[in-house]
Amino acid sequence: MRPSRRLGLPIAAAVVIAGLAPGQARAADHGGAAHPAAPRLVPAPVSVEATGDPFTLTSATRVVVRSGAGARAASYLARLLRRSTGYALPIVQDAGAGGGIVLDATAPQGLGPEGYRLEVSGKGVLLAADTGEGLFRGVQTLRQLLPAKAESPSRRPGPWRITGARVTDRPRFAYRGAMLDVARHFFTVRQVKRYIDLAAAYKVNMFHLHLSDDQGWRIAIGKWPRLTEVGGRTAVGGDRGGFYTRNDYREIVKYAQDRYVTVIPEIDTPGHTNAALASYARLNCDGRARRPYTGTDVGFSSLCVGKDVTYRFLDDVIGELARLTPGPYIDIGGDEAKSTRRAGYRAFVARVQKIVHRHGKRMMGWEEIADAKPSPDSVAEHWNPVTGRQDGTELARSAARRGVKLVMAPADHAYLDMKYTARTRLGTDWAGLVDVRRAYAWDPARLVAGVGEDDVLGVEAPLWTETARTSRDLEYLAYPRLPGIAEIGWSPARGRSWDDYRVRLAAQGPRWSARSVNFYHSPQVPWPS
Ligand code: IFG
Repeated sequence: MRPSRRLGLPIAAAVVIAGLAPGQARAADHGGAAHPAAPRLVPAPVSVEATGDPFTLTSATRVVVRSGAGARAASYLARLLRRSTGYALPIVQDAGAGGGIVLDATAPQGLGPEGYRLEVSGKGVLLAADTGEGLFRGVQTLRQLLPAKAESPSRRPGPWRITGARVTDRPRFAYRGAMLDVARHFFTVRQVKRYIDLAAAYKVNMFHLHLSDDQGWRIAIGKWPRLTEVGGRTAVGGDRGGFYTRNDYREIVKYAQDRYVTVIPEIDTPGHTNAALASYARLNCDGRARRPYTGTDVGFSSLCVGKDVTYRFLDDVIGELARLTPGPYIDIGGDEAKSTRRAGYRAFVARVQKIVHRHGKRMMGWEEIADAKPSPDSVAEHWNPVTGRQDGTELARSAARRGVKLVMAPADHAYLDMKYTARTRLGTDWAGLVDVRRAYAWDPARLVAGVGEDDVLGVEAPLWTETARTSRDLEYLAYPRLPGIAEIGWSPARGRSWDDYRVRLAAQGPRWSARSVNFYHSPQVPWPS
């Protein structure tokens, strides 16, 4: 990676280090002077310079928080490093203190809510941002300047050298999401937390939880207990079901908040609703409860959009979720409503949008909602592959025309349940094979004609779980592809290249191994031996 990236930010010129320590490998020379190789970071920052002046943690190192805003980032960093270094790493709130690792949110950086500046030198570490969120994003970069063993959940021997560097950074897009389908197969709170924590290391800031579908309803709703008693009982293939109580859901939200990740709950409607239709006969137009479904077909179910009880039901469901969800969005799904007539679908989305607004939230949905005149404060998620299928590109374009912002999640690049190769045991291939390079080689502002940078809110990596049953399955499908999509959402578009990225991605391998992440050792990536 080039030692310094510029994106028109006022940064110091690349620092030239003369007289490297004997034996230290010389990176490619530029004009006679040597640069230590720039640290290999994912996602790539706006600018990074190696200074060749590392900072070594010792048992005396403190984490200094210059303002209350830094508390969450400091405790996240301290907890991570205490485990692997065995050092106490006390956190001190001290406006004037210096030395050690300083997190400072008192001096305006002008880098927006998630931007930060990071300076590592022999004197110590200074991480500055305008907000606690910016400090947390900077901590994710700082951790990658430490050796992979810093990620270990158990104590490892030192030394603990933080690579000397100067970083200035801010995200390209505001929305960098990971979606997890807990309806096809159920995943416990503990499993969901791990999935969030791994993603937060790559500056993912949105967690879209797909809570209901034909095969399962996964969130308890007080007034509608059969949704989980009946609808939560099973899963694809007849596997064990499960569901979250309100407290479980609160625990997931809190865990995400501690990582500045916003939870977006999805109740998929009016299609993908067999679990609800099996739970309550009156939600069906014919008044007959459906049987639980454990297959993997889509498009066969629909709420009865002509009945008032449907909207009382959704008012209770959306109301309960809105009260439990601090984030601005409720996702109402809207995809593949093949068993709902078009006029009925449009009227349904209009009524449900009003319910979402009444509970103080903004509506999010799959791009099909664009057909139902969503309000401009809604968000539509583009997913249909751009294989010339007019509806996919047309829906995204019509959303953009209405001023509805788009989250780009093209199935043929960003769906993590697509097989890597024909030999991949897990996953499916209805949108084609998506290897690590294909997951990285796309740009959300150039993918769909008529959808440009200003129409795009960000990107998302959905993981559907028809074929994934365990955390190891989730990790195999998500790593190494999810960090590439996180980079597409965070890093500058200019200069982004597969040849540069694959080398930086390779450096993540030992970090995942230190955390026992079951990642796919793709032959496309030069993993260190
Ligand atoms: N499409 C369906 C998902 C899931 C997926 C699997 C969307 C929006 C295929 N809808 O993607 O429920 O089955 O790849």
